[in-house]
Amino acid sequence: MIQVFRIMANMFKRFPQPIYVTRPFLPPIADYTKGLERVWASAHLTNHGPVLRQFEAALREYLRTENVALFANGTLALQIALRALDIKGDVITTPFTFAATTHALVWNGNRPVFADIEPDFYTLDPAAVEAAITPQTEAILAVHVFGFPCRLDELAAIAGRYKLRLIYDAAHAFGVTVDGQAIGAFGDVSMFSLHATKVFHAIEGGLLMFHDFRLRECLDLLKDFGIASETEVVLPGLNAKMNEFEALMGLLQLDHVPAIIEHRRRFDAIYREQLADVPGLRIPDLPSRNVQYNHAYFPLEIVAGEFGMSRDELVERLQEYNVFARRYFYPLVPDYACYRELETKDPLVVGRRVADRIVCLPIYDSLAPEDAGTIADLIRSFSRGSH
Ligand code: T4K
Repeated sequence: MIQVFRIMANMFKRFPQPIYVTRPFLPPIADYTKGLERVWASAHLTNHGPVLRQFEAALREYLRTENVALFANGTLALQIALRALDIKGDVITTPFTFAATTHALVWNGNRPVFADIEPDFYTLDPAAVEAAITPQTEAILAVHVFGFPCRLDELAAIAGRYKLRLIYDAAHAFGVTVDGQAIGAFGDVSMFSLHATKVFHAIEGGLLMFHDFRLRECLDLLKDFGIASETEVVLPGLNAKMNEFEALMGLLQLDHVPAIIEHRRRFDAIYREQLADVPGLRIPDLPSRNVQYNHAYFPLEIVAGEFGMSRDELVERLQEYNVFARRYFYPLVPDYACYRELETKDPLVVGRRVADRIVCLPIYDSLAPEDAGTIADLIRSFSRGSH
């Protein structure tokens, strides 16, 4: 067997086209063109136009709630959520995320307080959250990283006990359900990113799903300059509106979401099966059976000593074959130059270990199954077991 893989390693050819970590789903172009004709006819390009209203209605039905609001992108949606909830103090959050989670806090004037993650699904560790609470803490901002649901019950219990707001960055989690409920139904507010790199996208976009219907008015004002009427501006709002071209892209994708997720599930299964016995790889389990997962990413950890090369070497070797796996999320946010000065009491032991080992393999609906298989074989051929 070892011999077979050594021979194979020499046989692999560089992919003729780059294989990126993701590619956006695109609906049939004829459908988009038809939609564009409608936009042309109305000449209503942005500012709560008819396509956006139709998209919002479709999302309300899909998510089974009246309480949804669309934005220009996920980052602005998150900033606006924090502002609408009037959160002014410290916010406990995860270090293992994309820059935008922390940036949204800082733009809102909140102090981010980093707490460690748990090792199985990389979401905030409830015990670390509880240990980080002080009288200044006002909220928890947790991330369903890679679409893996946070420890919902435990975080809700902590938020309830200490009277904290609970906000979820669900940027990666559109399409995920827990006990049949959309993941956005948990916490005070959840933010989904509808960026082109996401399972479901609107080119750029953000979506808030919220618990208290009274937030709507404030959210609508905050994304539209705080304009209440032609002559009244009631608060210093932003411009965070989604336009008609983006809404059209989102609208045309919604019906495709189950098929997109199903394709991704197949690639997840290929990687999982073909990499299962490779030494030095740690692949997170699939979430438990009450969770319908969206396969947003395929993360795995490289244990260098056992695998035979470091995560960074693996990323470089794959690039030689035109495969662009990504180190989501390395470095940890508190290690960014702009946040190094922030005081972090938690040593973030798990977060640092995971950030040093993590890599996300290409996964998207139009990936060819044989390419996923070849990527898995390539990784196996690099491992110590094959030399
Ligand atoms: N919270 C979390 C936890 C997030 O992950 C994000 C965004 C946010 C908040 C903020 O939401 P938004 O404001 O973005 O709605 C990408 C995305 O730009 C970013 O949205 C995403 N998270 C993050 C995890 O990934 P990069 O810097 O890795 O993107 P980029 O341009 O390198 O794209 C990755 C690959 O995707 C490319 O190698 C090729 C492919 N790609 C990308 C684009 C944009 C395409 O094939 N077509 C495309 O149009 O950040």
